[in-house]
Amino acid sequence: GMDLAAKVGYNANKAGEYGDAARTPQPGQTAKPDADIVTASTAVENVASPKTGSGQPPIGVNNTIAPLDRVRADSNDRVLTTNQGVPVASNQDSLKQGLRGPTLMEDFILREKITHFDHERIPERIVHARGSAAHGYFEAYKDLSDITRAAPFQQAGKKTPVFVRFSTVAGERGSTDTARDVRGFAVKFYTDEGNWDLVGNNIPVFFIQDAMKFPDLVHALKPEPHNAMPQAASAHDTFWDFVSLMPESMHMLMWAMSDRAIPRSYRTMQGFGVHTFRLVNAAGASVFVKFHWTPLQGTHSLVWDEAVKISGADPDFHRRDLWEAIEAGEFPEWELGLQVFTEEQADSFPFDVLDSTKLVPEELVPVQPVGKMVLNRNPDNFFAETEQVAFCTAHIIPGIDFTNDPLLHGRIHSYVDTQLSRLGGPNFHEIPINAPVTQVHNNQRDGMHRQTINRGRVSYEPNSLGGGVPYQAGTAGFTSYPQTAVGEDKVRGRPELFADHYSQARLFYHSQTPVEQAHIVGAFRFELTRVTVPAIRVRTLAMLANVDATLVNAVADGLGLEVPEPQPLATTRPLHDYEPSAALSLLARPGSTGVHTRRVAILVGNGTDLDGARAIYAGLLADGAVPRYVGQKLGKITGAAGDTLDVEITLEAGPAVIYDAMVIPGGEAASAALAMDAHALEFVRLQYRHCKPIMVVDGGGNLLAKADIPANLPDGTPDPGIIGATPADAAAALTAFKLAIAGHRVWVRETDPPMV
Ligand code: HDD
Repeated sequence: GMDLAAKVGYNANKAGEYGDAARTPQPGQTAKPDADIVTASTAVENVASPKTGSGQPPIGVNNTIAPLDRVRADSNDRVLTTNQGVPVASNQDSLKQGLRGPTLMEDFILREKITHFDHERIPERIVHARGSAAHGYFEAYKDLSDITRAAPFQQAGKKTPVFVRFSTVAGERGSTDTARDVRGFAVKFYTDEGNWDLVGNNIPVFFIQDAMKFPDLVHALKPEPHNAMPQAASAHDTFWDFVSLMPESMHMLMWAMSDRAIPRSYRTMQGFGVHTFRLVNAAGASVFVKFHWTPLQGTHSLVWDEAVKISGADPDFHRRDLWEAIEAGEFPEWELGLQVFTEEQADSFPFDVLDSTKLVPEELVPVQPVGKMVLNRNPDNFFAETEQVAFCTAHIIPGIDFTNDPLLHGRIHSYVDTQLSRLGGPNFHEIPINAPVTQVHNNQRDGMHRQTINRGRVSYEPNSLGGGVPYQAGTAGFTSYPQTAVGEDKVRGRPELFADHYSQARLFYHSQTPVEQAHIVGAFRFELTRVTVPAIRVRTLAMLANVDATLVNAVADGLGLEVPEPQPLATTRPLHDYEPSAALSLLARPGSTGVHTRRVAILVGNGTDLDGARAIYAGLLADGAVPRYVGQKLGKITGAAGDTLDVEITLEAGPAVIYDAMVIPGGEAASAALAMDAHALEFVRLQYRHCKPIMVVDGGGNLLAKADIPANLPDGTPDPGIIGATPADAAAALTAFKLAIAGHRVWVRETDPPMV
């Protein structure tokens, strides 16, 4: 019976504070009935959970949902407890001996809360620390049992749940999404025969050929060890020092300096398994395979100036894009394609298929689509799922096998090993996001954080006391492909064909459109300008001199350097001349989803023709685009006809770079006012500079002119990306505008340096 407030007059009006209302149930706050909370006992496989983070996929589509329900927590209509389940009376103050006295050691509630907090962070991934993930499923187009017994491919229409994590490589966990970097593309298939992880990238080749060099590569790439700079960037001395001494990196560098390294979205990237793998059928026959993921959204990248500015405007640009698309029901899709070839074919290739710095040109082996992947559900909890997911190249299933790629062999060790320190022990497979949907039975026991309660006294094999279980699966189980290896010496070395470091770098460069080639030049120029040691610049130019004369001349010119002698070749064989391959150009894959999810800014102000603006807004929305009314400040604006409209976001909070296109609706007065605002002028100029389509009604007042936007291209022809309209023909112009948006960018406008 002690009334503290009365006793000491302390915080007498505490109950009047806002926060108190949130601490106890308020009138009208009704809890969900218990029936909604799926517990282990009510969880049925294939029933969609009411507790999913986002739009629920159709029943039966993703059966990782039900198994995870046993660990989902829902605090709806529950009181606060300690980790021991003890109800907690107050979550506001620590226990003290008197209001102004010392906090007591016995305050187990405070100590438990702080202790748990102190250990909230786990070591971040040494590479690929920054990432975003989603759930979904893979659906096979056809029965591939003739070439593989892998569970996902045994039947047309078969669906296998997946969890996919996209990532950058170099940056730390909180780093910006739009860094120039390779992107990770890791897919965990929860198959009927255990988990299969396809841990790939958005680039089909790698920097190095042998896992022995991976720690060196990563040490060179990561922030420099003395001053921890730069964050999430390869544009520094140690990276270019290393790669310019490792010419095997030349091919991957071409890709990494291309627009592949600054994707518009995770949804618009290709993915690749990189290594040559094996497929093995039920009879034990094997073929080689390369895995390709092709986005149905098309491939689409940023331009560098834009990527840099997005890093400031929205460092979560890719994470937000993926999350919002899935929340909106715009489920991203990728087609899985296979390049299948025999060992005999491989022997005839002018490169070694065990070399991860080489790709198999599609002209040599076409990519056949075998299924599609749909991402349809956001994680419930970032840490529990996206952070704790553990991908391992060692996770393969019957029907898939490794080849002798020496990079792959090192990976088979590394991924399991890294989880031991990252996730704290050998039981990381029990963390719900990592647990297979199939049952696990073996005699492995104990270890840190063990969840499973194994019954009985037998944990060895053979045994009679346990009836001999679990039995070996025999031929039904995983059987390694009996690759022949006889009479070989133990050596540290590489096959001769690995030493051709330039033929495919050349192939890549020659397969790009002029626009893409110009971006590659710009990227090398930028990165090498950031390098401070001149000799490293020169050494890199000496590598480029082996790729293409135009390329090295342009890069050298940008650096104010003479082109040096080409770096000596590591091979005595002549380089191979490949035919250019259109499939290697990003612009070759516009995609099939039109303007869906494309963000369009409609600049509005007092005096805008609001009927016209609303019609454009509605027309964009109807086709799945994401229009936004962008104005000088939040609140209502008054249109030309005296009606009003709510501004959705400001020029300041939603700057140009986060939109794919823009509209200047009719309304002389609005445009005149915007033309006095440097934010608006900058907005228009950046949209123009980044080659985005611009729709202008009634000439846009003097806004375009004040922003120095030329109506014509340098050659005098009209800019096809500036779509003029009058209020009368706005509908037809909107159709043309949408076509331009679906075509991504208006590259004919681009000059180096930019003119606006
Ligand atoms: Fe790796 C993470 C992809 C070579 C060692 N790697 C990691 C991830 C991806 C890749 C996508 C993040 C997975 C996730 O989202 O959790 N790595 C690749 C590709 C490679 C490659 C496509 C070349 C073909 N990696 C590679 C080598 C080694 C590693 C040669 C070591 C010998 N990679 C790791 C790692 C990481 C990792 C240290 C860090 C965190 C993790 O594994 O779980 O083990």
